[in-house]
Amino acid sequence: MKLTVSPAPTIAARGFTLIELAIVMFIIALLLGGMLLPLSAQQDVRSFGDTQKRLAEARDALLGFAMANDRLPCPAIAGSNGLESLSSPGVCTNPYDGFLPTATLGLSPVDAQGYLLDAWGGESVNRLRYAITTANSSAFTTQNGMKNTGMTILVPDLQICSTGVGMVTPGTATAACAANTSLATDAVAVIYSLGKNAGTGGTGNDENHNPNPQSTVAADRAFVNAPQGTTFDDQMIWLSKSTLFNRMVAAGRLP
Ligand SMILES: [Ca+2]
Ligand SMILES: [Ca+2]
Repeated sequence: MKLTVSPAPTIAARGFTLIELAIVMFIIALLLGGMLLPLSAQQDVRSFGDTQKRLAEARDALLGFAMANDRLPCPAIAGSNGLESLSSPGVCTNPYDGFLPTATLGLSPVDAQGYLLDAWGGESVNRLRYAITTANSSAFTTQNGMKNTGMTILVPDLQICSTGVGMVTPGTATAACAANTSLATDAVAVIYSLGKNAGTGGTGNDENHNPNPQSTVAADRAFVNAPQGTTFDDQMIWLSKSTLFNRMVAAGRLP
């Protein structure tokens, strides 16, 4: 029997260079890091982002409603099945402590009672909340109220503060932010979620100024949008006077 011998490789086998190894290690570290981020944390990131998206969609719907109806809707209340709640034409029963009137706006998806939820859960505490200014004798919620009052006279008065610490006369009609903590002093409407802790939170010095079910402060025109953290997880956006007027003028509904 004749044995055949393979020829020796002509190119010498070489190892990895340090740089190549470093790149591989870096990629592995990235992959591991992604996998090790706890599933619950990934879910939280998703819920936060989805809620932000729903808030933005709600604000768009409010602008559309304003252009079609020459007014903004009143908040819904528990038991109104997602419909706005008025005590007389243009006058809201719960301007500062109601829910987004999802049925009035025709938004979806909604829960069984007709309310749009945030992405943090399916309970009634997860309903998106909505507040509207009552300034200028409820001109913003009265049909043609904005047109009849005039843009230079309209002064929406919802206050958005960066902290609840030192807030002026909380729980009253003149509630306002402490000095140098105003994010907005002339918001027309505020839309917000009570965040992940909706069922159990709302008692901290910042969250208790938003009308949580657990709130120790009566509903008023001042809201807090503090940095996200362990004691504050509400998610909030607001509709500014400038944005509203800009769209209304572009649509030919103002002045
Ligand atoms: Ca909260
Ligand atoms: Ca408040």
